Amino acid sequence: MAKTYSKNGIKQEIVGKLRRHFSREVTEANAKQIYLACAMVIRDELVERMMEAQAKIKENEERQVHYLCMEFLIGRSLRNNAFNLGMQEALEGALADLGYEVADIFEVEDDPGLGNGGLGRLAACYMDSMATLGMAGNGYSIRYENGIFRQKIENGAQIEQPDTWLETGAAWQIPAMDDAREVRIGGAVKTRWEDGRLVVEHTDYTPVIAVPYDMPISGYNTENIARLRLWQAKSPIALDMEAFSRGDYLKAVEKVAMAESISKVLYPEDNHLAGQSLRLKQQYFLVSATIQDICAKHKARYGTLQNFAEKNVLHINDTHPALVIPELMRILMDEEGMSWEMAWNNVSQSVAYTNHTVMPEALECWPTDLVQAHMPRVMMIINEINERYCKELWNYYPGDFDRISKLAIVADGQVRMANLAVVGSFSVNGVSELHSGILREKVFSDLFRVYSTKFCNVTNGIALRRWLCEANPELTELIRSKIGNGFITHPSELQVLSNFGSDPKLLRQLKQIKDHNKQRLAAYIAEHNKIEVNLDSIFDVQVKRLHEYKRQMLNILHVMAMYHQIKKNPSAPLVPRTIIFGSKAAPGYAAAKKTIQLIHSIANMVNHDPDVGDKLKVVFIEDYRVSLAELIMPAAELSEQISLAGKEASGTGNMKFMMNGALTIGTMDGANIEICQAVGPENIFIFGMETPEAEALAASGAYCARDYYNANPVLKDVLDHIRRGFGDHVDYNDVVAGLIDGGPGRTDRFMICKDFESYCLAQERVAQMYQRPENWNYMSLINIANSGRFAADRAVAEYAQNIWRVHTNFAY
Ligand code: 26Q
Repeated sequence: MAKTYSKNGIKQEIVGKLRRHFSREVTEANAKQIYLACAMVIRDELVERMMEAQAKIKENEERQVHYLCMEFLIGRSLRNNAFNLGMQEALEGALADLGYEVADIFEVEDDPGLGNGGLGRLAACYMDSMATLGMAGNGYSIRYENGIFRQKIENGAQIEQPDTWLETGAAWQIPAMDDAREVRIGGAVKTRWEDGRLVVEHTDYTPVIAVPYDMPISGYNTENIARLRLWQAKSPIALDMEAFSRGDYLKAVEKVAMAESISKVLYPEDNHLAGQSLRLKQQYFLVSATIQDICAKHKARYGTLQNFAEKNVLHINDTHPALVIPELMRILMDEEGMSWEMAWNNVSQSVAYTNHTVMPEALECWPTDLVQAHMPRVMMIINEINERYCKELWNYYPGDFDRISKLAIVADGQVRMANLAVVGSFSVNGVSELHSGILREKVFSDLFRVYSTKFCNVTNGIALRRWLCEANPELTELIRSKIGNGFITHPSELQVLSNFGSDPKLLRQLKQIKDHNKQRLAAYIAEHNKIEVNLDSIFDVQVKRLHEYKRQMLNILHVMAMYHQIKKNPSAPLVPRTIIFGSKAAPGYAAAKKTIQLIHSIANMVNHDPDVGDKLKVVFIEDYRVSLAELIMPAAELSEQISLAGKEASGTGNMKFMMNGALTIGTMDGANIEICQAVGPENIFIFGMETPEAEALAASGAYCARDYYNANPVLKDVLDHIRRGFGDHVDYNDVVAGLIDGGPGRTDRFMICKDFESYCLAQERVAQMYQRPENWNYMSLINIANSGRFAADRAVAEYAQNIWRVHTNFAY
């Protein structure tokens, strides 16, 4: 049984850690040392519980879930763990006694930026739920030395800086050197038959050692702990001594550097495929180390791998870890001597695949040459999978060569990872109802005819405790006072809040809490942006990765429209707004970077114009990340979810805003549709084309953005102004040209001009509603009350029940 901690107990432990690890008395220690001491105290408890949890898994012979993902955007750990373990108050008290403000100590921790955005954050939210639901959950990823870059803005442009999160992040990780695995990259493969068995010899490869670092992931109010295993690449040799002896010192270290480069840096591309060979090596590195590890543990427990699928699920988060399919085949056949059929049964019964994007540029295809060069045995196996599968397809589509070559895994010199993932798994799911439908009907329509029973949907969810309880303690307290504690582990109980819709006091309290949270954010903005925002203005927020399909441009065009309206008639009444952006652009994505620049040019003009006063402010929050999201979500009043319909697989920011009482302005895209269903169309601001219309218009090739420019004087003024520029020596002709110059079907890929008018009208409805606070607050309440279904606990319980077939303690 775990200890319960008192304030004094924790204080003593902190003092002890400071002395033993830093040889400092409390009075001499700095904030970082205090933070590290706190982390160590909590980690001790976590590690003990994790060991117990792992022992229990072994003992019970439960089916285990292994969640493979190239990204885990876990966010800070100290507060999260203290909260989950019920130690937050005691820790707060202990720190206060020692003369520290707990919030200041939390701020010392760097955000572990092991991810880009939605996909990585989802993985982190799911780990939290797996732990909370009492599951044997294991996450696997890479211990990137440099996480997502830190963003600085200089003269309105994004500058990337390295992210060295390990200084404070390492405190949560336990190296497990004895579980290190060797991953073999490159080399040559020879095969021969011996006693009726294929013998595979892999020579001249580069060995890379994968060293695991384990992060205990706590669940809420439970002894159970999930484990996130992060692999670090190490060279097996310290130096190439042969080169060293020759006096070729550079060569001597090169080999080492090459091996270790694998876990050096996270690729900062989101929803885009940068076909670089280091990325492919990273993917194989993750997959090979992970599956070797799982197989070794399994074999030690059961003495065989024949029952592998019965005891293990390998969940692949998008196609990035899809090489686990051929890699497990390799182990089962080459190392275990299993037949193809038996190996294939085990593989295809253990792998489950979630797709996270329909953007064609993000669908992974790797040149066969590259796969051949870096993982020659895996390429052989992929070819064999492909041949057998194409034969099978022949039964469904006899004589239809065209279709079969479209469906093939290997074709045109490429390995199509999505096809490999669908063929090699027992379950394929999308991340919202709409997205799963698009997978069935569009992206995988031919595959769906062959494998229809594999396809299903699990709509995404978010960690309610991080995004509501920890990020918004005042709101949590208010909810607790009305409906009790149950919602914290039974999110659907939030529904009970809707009974209070006609309680004016509660609605006022909601508004007060929102105002407090707005003040906190305003203070941050005052300090970091040197902008004084109007606390009576609508906090209108779009925070997410920068991508054309997410249409930050549409938002900024509307800002310009409001600006022009003010300039035309400065004394006309206007509902004041603060437009807040936060967003990183992939470093090589020129259009995205230009959008950041444009936001800054416009902000600069608007924020300094005396005609505007406090009616309108534009704020760009630098280096948007999980810890800032925790500050921003509770303060937001309007959540911008304005992607072109059919492009955003789900979105999860939309859920975080909703749970914190923001109203959504959005298109019928991704999970917005389900949010709309949950709250009712009267409690959300929906605009724009729906997916079928958008798709038909795009497919017709007749879409002409310029027609909308010609027809809508507001849009025309805005674009003309942008073309003229802002007197800051930045030329935006390319931006406007990309929208309207170039003829039908050639510009404005995401049909911003088409949706502009309807967006402006929806924004008008927002402004009207904001002037009726009692209505607005009621809508806000309804959003909170219906956000339970977007909790990760619900999503993970669905995965467990419908896909993984493992038990959880979740009660619907
Ligand atoms: C692939 C190959 C090479 C380099 C990079 C990548 C790569 C990396 C990250 C491709 C895609 C991603 C990230 C995708 C992503 O975050 N998708 C989002 O997933 C969320 C969780 O399901 C959804 O809510 C979002 O709608 C979706 O955009």
